[in-house]
Amino acid sequence: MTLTLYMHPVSTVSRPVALFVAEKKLPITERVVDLMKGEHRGPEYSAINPNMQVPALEEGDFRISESSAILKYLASRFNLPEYPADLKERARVDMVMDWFNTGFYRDFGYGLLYPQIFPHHKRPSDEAQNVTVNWGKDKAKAALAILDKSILGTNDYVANNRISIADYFGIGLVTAGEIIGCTFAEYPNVQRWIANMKKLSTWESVNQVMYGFAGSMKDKTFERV
Ligand SMILES: N[C@@H](CCC(=O)N[C@@H](CS)C(=O)NCC(=O)O)C(=O)O
Repeated sequence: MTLTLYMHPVSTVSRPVALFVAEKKLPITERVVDLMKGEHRGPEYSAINPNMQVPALEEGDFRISESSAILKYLASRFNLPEYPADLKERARVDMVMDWFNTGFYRDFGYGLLYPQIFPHHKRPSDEAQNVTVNWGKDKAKAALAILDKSILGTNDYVANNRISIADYFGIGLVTAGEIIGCTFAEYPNVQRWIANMKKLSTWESVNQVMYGFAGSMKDKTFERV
């Protein structure tokens, strides 16, 4: 059965799935959905994912969205150790993925990052924009301190001290900050983890388009961490 990943190479939550697929050499066809042209809102794609967002995965008449669920499905489908079978180890992976998805991403992505780079996320007044971005920045800093000191500490990976889909997921979210020039200088363990994850052999090829987009923003001024 053919597996198709609908994605966009700049999308924060498509990149973790694309990286996992590339790194594990999974037999999956990638299909870019042109977000810039609004293809995700067209009838063909909205039939695949009614949320009109990427990524989505299709295998015959089985279709799922949500990057976190897709990573879990793929790791289970191909029986990969990045989603451990041991219940407690798996629970730690789930915990960190939920933490990234429902906590960190909300403040860092939707608070700090997106209102500054995407016109449709920009708030309608300067005051609302400043409040949103500064709130996001404060909360993101608190989350990064937790990632740095508690989740990572001296460990190399975010769960079970072994690479897992939680690392793939989290690294996509955290490195989206590079678009606005985040260096994470106050978070040495986060910096070490990022550098480590960037050693994955497919990192450059998977993230090339995102870094091109980041390059197009490099002369702008942003609130960053
Ligand atoms: N919770 C979803 C979020 C998906 C999402 O926000 N995708 C963005 C790209 S990063 C998208 O497709 N945006 C298009 C739009 O909202 O118009 C997931 O993790 O898959």
